[in-house]
Amino acid sequence: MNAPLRDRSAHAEDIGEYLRVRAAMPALAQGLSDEDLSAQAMADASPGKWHLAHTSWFFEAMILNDRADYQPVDPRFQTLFNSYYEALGERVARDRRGLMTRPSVAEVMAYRTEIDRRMIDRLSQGLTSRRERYLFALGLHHDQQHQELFVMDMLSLMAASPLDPAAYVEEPRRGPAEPARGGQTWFEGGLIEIGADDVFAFDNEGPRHRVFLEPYALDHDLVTNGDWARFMADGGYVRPEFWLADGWAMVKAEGWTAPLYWSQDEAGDWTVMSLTGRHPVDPAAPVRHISAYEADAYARWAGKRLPTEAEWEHAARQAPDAFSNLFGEVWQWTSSAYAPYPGFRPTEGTASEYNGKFMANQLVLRGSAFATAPGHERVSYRNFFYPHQRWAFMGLRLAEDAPRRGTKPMLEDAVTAAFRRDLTQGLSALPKTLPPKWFYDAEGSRLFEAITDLPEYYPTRQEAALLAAIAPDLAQAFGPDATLVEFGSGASAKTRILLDATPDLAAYVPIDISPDALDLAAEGLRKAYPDLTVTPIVADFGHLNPLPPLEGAGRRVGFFPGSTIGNLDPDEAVSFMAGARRSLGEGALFLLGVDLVKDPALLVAAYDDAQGVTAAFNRNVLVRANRELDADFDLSGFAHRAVWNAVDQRMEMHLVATHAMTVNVGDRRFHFASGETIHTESSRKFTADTLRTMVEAAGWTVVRFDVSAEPSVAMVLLRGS
Ligand code: SAH
Ligand code: AVI
Repeated sequence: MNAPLRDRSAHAEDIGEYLRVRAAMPALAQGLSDEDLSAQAMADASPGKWHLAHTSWFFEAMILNDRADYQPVDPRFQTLFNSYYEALGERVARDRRGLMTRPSVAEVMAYRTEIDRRMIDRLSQGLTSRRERYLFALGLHHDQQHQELFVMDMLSLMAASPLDPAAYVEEPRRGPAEPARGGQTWFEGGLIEIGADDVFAFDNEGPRHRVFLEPYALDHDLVTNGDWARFMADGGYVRPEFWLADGWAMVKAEGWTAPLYWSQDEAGDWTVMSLTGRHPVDPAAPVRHISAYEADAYARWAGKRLPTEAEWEHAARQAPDAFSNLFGEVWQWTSSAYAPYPGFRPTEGTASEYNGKFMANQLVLRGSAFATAPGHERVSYRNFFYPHQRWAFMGLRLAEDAPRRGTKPMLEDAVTAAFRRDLTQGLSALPKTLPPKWFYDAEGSRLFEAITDLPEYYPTRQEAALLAAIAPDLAQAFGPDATLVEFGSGASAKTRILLDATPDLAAYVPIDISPDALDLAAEGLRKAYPDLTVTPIVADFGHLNPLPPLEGAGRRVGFFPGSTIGNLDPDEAVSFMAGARRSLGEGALFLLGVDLVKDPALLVAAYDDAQGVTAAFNRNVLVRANRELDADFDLSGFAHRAVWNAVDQRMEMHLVATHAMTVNVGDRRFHFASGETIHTESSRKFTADTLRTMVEAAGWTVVRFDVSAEPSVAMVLLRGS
């Protein structure tokens, strides 16, 4: 029987994903000899050949084997390539994996090929149950975990050779490290939530639960090799006062004097063995290959401490932009024991042994490493190792206890730190810029509302009228019990038109960067719609965490009116729309409102009104910087300018320095030539074509396209394609 067309495309997506993930490990094995792939340097590591086989065995044991008539590719492989699953019978002890000279690498590759053939066959029949889908995702994530282990274990093998062989010409990494930025961000703590969101996660990341945190600060940067060298020079490895008892016992027993893979040459200079051979230690690079004991000793030496995993996750959720290398460089040790979260239940069935049984005597690491497969990481991810282990790509980022708000003024909250970073970076750029999201403090949000009432600013009026005309049709398309998720909701004024037309809506989730606007809007809505669940979220929609579990059995509907999408760069707009599609989930709709290209005279008037409200809105960002960042902008020295950029099809707002001057922002100084501008906002205008291209690039399909009366704006209804 032929599968329906829609199902077949879902199967093709699964097969595509399977092939993409499975191609990575053979690519890592390319160029390595059969001998490289067969040996193991220590009991914790496994041969490359074993990883190539075991990840295939996993699909066989967890997915293929669930049919009663299943015949294994080779029954012997069930023992040879089982890692630690007691329920699946005997296996070869881990420290003896390197003795398996047979099957050969060629036979293992043939085994992979056969498993892939059987998996593709299985995937093309379709994965039906939730459980099958979970195990399929687990198999892919398991493969990705072993891709990293493959590289870790290969380094341990190469480092065991006196020849210092290079496994690779270039380090196999997903992208460049981010530069260090200095400083730390302060978090108030309190009762916060950690744990898996409703994306794929291992069982150990859930359930999501509350944790109480005292105020703390987390360093923006990872500890570097240069920092580590200072610790060593100050007697780091010879002064027991820095060390936990078990750590000090390891220092003595193992003779540790430096991180794993470091050695000192005759001239006294340190070198480090890496995947590309032995090199001088780079002082600017994050330190790698240190145990939790060393990380803890370093922290004590530095007068700080390791973060707990809840502190790390909370910081990463609240202020992802404040930190360098949260992900993609080294896993970061925390002081948290790898223990079950309250209410933890292992995945049922064979995969129950995946994580839960290791929950004793290990510590959690957060983030991800340069060798972690792209797409494998998550903010809730819990990696774990024993505190003495060093061969993984592990490093550290320090935390410290912090006083409560107001008692230590040099520590900034996350939002202020991000504003300071954007402003100092923006004023250092040529031409000078500042992202428009910083307009919206309480006064900025108030000024924007005043703009929407101006005679020249047509977009809000036109969009509201259009929305009122099509709201009944939209309500029908949404269906019952839907959840409306609005981005940049501000006063939620237009939202009321939709709410009035959809009395059977289950919940409304307004998301805005401005807590003041959001509080005011939520209060008004709860009064006007007492039966509606209103769940406001203060967040930057450019860095959206997965949505919390939402009420309502119906579909999720994204709502992004007001042409706020036009304030994003074209690339940002596409990635925002693609991210929204992922976080809204399957079956979602999206209602997007945009302004259209029109006579530049009308546009310029809308952004340079006669009463000067837009000018005040523009200048308010300087007022905010003076207040929040200890800046000294002279407001009378900056003129408001609104111009139509025909090439990029956007209105631009600038603040123009009317004379040469110097401005201080905290302890930073910036020079302005006379006439030099800060580009504070772009407001892109669309045509039917440019709009369609943008949404389609983000995986959406236009379901309906409505245009208002002149001056025209458009509303499009989208569904995932
Ligand atoms: N949707 C309303 C308000 C538009 S004003 C309307 O159509 O009239 C833009 C809104 O987006 C403001 O409330 C502002 O605070 C919010 N905003 C701007 N940048 C944001 C960002 N990066 N993340 C979340 N909200 C943002
Ligand atoms: C929020 N955003 C869509 C408005 C716009 O038109 O770009 C902000 C604004 N800027 C000047 N006037 C209004």
